[in-house]
Amino acid sequence: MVSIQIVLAPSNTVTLADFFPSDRPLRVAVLTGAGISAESGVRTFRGQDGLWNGHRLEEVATPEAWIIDSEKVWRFYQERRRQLGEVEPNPAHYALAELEMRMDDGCFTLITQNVDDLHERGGSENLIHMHGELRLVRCEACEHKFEAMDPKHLEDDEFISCPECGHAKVRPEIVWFGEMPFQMTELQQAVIDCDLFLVIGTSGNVYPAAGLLCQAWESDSYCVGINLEPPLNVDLFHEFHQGSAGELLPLLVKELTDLLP
Ligand code: BV8
Repeated sequence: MVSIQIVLAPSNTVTLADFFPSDRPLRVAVLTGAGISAESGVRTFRGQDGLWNGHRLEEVATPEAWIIDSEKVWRFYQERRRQLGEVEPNPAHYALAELEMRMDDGCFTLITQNVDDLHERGGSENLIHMHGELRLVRCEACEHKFEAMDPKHLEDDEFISCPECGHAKVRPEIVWFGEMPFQMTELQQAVIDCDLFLVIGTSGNVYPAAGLLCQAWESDSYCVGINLEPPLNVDLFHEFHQGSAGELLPLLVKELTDLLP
């Protein structure tokens, strides 16, 4: 049994098993943040060596920053794109792929705030990148979207022109602050419909992502969190496990799959 610390629950007697439906398959939704990729060597945003430490949000992750200093913004994403080639999925990514395989079709949705491709490389399939994908760029003139991971794209920090319309400077396919996250309707429905909502490796700082836990809780989902430290919205979990995702998530997935029919 994972060292479960019941933080706060409608009644501290509830357990995961109480939320398993008797008349239909279990529905699970998962939200991940930078913490799930930390053990793969991808820097988080707010840790001591966090990505934001070297930068101000406003200078690299807003539409205004792209207008004011697009070279600085482009360099920030090019550096992270190059890093994708140096990192691998960790046991936490593989555990979520294992859980997805055990679930009935249509009963598992993985929502990630992360823009890396480690969930895909770990085997996850039904995945929503609500804040975009580092591998992709988008033309602001014709909306053409394509991968920018060839050596010719990464060998320097020159802007990339659109191969479709010739527009001089494509942008990262990233949701910046002040922009609407992707697939909000779909991901919110998955959170409202789920019986179990897992939240892994996020500080709960950024909305609307951080608000999904409240939506799950209000929809009577059983909410379980794993994080190195209590996130800002820790009080909304029925169970909160403090520790590393790479160690605790495989244990939690094993406990959960043992309960599956
Ligand atoms: C929106 C892509 C409205 C970029 C990201 C003023 C104007 C406009 C909006 C706002 C505003 N003021 C506030 C807002 C809302 C704003 C917001 O929430 N701001 C915050 C800073 C207060 N949100 C937005 O702007 C969003 N859009 O509101 O649009 C709108 C409405 C209608 C029409 C149009 C628009 C958009 C937000 C998305 C921003 N883009 N990412 C990029 O990646 O470069 S956010 C980015 O930061 C991530 O995607 C992620 O969401 C967030 C980082 O959070 P975490 O993933 O939690 O990472 P963090 O480092 O914080 O924490 C990691 C955790 O892991 C830690 O707790 C650590 O303890 C733990 N950990 C570490 N190691 C491990 C571990 N845990 C387990 N195991 C380990 N090994």
